[in-house]
Amino acid sequence: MRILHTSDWHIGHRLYERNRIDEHRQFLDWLLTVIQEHAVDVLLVSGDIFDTALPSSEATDLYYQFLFELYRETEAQAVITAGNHDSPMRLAAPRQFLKMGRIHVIGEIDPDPGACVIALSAGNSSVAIAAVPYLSENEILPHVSLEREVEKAERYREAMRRLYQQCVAQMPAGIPKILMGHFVVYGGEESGSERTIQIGGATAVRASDLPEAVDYVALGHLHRPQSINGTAYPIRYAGSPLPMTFREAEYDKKVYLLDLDRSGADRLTEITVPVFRELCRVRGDYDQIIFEAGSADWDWRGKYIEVQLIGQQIGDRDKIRGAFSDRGGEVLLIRPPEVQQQETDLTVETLSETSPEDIFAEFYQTEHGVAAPDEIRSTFTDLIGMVSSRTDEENG
Ligand SMILES: [Mn+2]
Repeated sequence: MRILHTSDWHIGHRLYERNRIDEHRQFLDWLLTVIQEHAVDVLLVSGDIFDTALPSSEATDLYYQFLFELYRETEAQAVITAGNHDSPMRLAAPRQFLKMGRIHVIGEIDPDPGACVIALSAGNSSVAIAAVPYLSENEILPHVSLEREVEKAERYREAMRRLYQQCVAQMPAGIPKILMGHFVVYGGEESGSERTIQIGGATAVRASDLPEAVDYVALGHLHRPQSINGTAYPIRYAGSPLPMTFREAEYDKKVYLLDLDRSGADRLTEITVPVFRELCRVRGDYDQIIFEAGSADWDWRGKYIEVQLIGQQIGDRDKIRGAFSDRGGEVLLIRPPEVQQQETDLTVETLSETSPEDIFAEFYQTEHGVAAPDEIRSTFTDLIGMVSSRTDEENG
């Protein structure tokens, strides 16, 4: 039995307003050839299929075209779960229809967790998969007023621990077991684009919360491919196939090929995802940047570029953009000198003591390299006001 573990496709993602549908099309074409060449039996997608809950028709088309090709051109089965970016209901709406094409989609968790256990066979081997989608704390925890974040985090861990135990208890004996999930495991390395900084959010577990007798844990959510230590079996994040930020372009993107024999995981192979469009970061003072843009040592064709200015001189932004575009590159972002790569240091503890407005201001600054304009700040404040008055109505 051969399994291909992927996650966080984020179809429909835009990088500084640039449409990336061509990159996603190339990724899915490539993925199909990998599935064919390696004779993959089961494709796993551990959440965040789409970048937004309401994906464009272009993004939706691309996804269903891929599923149709998977059905028509391969023998593979697929298990797809919703991530925090997906609408669980929309994603799972055509599930009965897709099941006819060997494609299993789980959007929400059933009151009976056994419903997300899927047993699949290929040839004479079988596997049991707990297809657990992203679960917000509101989905699995009863509301407790004025609860401290630390307590909520503990209850979330406990609920997830119980959920996976129930799944494993309902799996047929004597076949390999795989758990899917979309959450943070303590010890995993975030890359900043996962949108885990939720106001009042505490959805993370420890490796030791996962059950003992399983063979592989196929996770989504963190965008850097990585393995988590602490258990006898592999726990892996496949990561996003496309870099979601310039920083993420500095390491290879992966998918994992897992061979299972009757006794469990036999071999795990990394496959590096090709780079479909190069993202480059250029750093220097204004004169250096202009020099590099024009230098014959660099080929900027087809590349997206982030410029980090250093030194005193702010220079002419249009000139910077023009210098790169003359050589076929496109500058998406110019970071001014005064905000050099500030890394945010927000933890659950500091978050609960910080106002939503301040968190937003910091997020905006990090994301755009400039302070949020007054208009955007006040819109955010209005939204927070609307949300909290609605929550008060519901609770009252
Ligand atoms: Mn994601």
